[in-house]
Order: sequence, then C-alpha cells, then structure tokens
Amino acid sequence: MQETAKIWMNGELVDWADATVHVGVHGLHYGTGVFEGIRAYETPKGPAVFRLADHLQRLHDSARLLYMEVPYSVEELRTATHDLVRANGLPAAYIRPISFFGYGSLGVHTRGNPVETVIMSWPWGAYLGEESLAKGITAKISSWKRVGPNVIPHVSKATGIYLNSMLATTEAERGGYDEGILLTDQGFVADGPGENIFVVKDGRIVTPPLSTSILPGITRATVIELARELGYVVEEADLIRADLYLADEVFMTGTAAEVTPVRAVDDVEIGVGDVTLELQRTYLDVVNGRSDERAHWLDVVEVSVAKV
Ligand code: PPE
Repeated sequence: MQETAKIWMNGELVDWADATVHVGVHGLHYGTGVFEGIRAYETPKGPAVFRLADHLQRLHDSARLLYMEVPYSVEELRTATHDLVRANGLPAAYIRPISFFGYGSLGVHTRGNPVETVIMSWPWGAYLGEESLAKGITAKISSWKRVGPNVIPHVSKATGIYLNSMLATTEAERGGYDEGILLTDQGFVADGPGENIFVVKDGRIVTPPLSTSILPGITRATVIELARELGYVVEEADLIRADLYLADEVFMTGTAAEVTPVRAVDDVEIGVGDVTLELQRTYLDVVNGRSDERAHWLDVVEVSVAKV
C-alpha cells in the first residue's frame, strides 16, 4: 500500500502514521466493522468521486444491519471525503471508509465500545493485475460456500464477511487461478470474493439476483443501467456453474475490479468477448468524466487553484 499524507479519523485529518488504535479494539477480535470501497477518478473537472453518496448510504445501511450507528451523517462523511481527497492531493485514489467497534470492553456483545470511523485513501491500480482489464482473468469455483443470508446479512459490507472472501481468494490463488467464484449452499452462483458476476449468453446479460446472498454492488447497478441503455436485455436470474462453463462471456464488476473479463472458469476456456469490452469502455468513460449524461454520478472535489 502506498502511504499518503493524511487519514481522516473521527472528525480530524491526522498524519498517516498517527491513525492508530489499541490491540484491544472489538473490531479486531470479532470482525465487527463495516466498510466501503470507493474510487475517485481524474476527470476534466478535477478529482471526482464516483457515486460517493450512494457508497456512504450503503455504509450506514451496513452498520444498521450490525446494530451499529455510524456517528457521522452521510453528508458529514461526504465533506470528510472531500477534505481527505484535497489533503492528499491525488488526482485519482481508492477511498476506504470504515466504522468499527473500538476499545472499551471485550466479549462478543458490543456494549461499551465506541464506534470509530476512519477514512483512508491511497492510489490503487487494477485490482486483479495490470493486464486483467484487457486480457481477462482465470477463476476457480471455490470449495468454500458464500455465507448465507441468515448466517451474516450479506447485504451489509461487514468486515467479518471477508473471512469467507479471504478463504476463497486464497484457495484460488494457491491453485494457480487469479480469483475465486463463490456458490451458495444451494449451488447457485453468488459472486467473487470482492466482485459481482455477470454472464453473457446469446446476446443477453444475466447476473444473480440480490436475494442470492450478494452485496448490492454499486458497479453492478451501474453496469445494469448502462447495458440496458446500450440496448441489451439484462436479467437478474439464478445461475448454476454450468451456466459459467457454457457462457459466451463472463465478467466481474466492483469498485476495485471495475469491469474485469473472466477468460476461463475451472480451466474451461471462455475468452474475452465484445459485450464485456463494450461495457468496460462505457463504464470507464462514465467514471473518468467522459460522459455528460452521467455527470451526476461524479462528485467533483473542489481543489483550490493557485493564485497567479
Ligand atoms: N461483492 C463483494 C463481495 C465485494 O466485496 C464488492 C466490492 C462487490 C461485490 C462490488 O461492489 P461495488 O464496489 O459496490 O460495485 N469490493 C470492494 C473491496 C475489495 C477489497 O479487496 O477490499 C471494492 O471493490 O472496493
């Protein structure tokens, strides 16, 4: 991780090295936190954060599902994010807000622990490697099943859920694959460890419905909207692993992964297809501020211009 100058911590910008907590924090012991992954892009109007308010609203929703109250409103966190982007002076950055139960008392109940809220930002390139966007990645169906909706509410981007993701991604990597794909206990395709998944078959685009134990991805929603506007039929329907093997194209979406083609699943070669690349191009145009119709999704950060 590339260090940047400042981190926003509980209302203040502090030096990167000073953003520390005690080893007794509740979130470290029990995974009791919620977080977001957001990207700011370099646009003609300056650094712009993609769908910032939507991400911050999801942070609040995630917290509610863990009986946690984030002590800052969406608007306060939005201002904080702008302050941080300005302070770190990066034209493009990955932004990571996190709220977690802090130091106070241990034991699995959360009573007596303050809620700490922190926002980090640093440069983060292509999530699955520099070549992944053009050449695609290989994926392996994980032997680990996705946590069910009555195990941990998967609609919540909760830190603890990422133990499930970590197992899938590590297993895939140890097997020589770039990424894992998780199925539900019933055998339906759910998602990647940090991405939603789409299949293209006979010109139609299919993605698992939100009831399939997945995170309601903001990139997923964005891509569905953009694809429909391009004239594609997009369905939210259950998929089984055979649908992946027989697909014309498979791709993954996420803030970090953007739109990444999956060129093989379990060594079944699929290749990188035109629909995926068209959606990837369209998405990258939107986030980089090259689309006027979607300018409302870009929250431009005012950076002061040096006086001449
Ligand atoms: N599913 C999961 C499990 C997930 O973690 C993400 C984001 C998505 C879907 C896509 O959601 P969205 O970003 O709103 O389109 N994963 C974040 C964290 C990845 C990480 O390794 O950390 C991300 O992409 O920022």
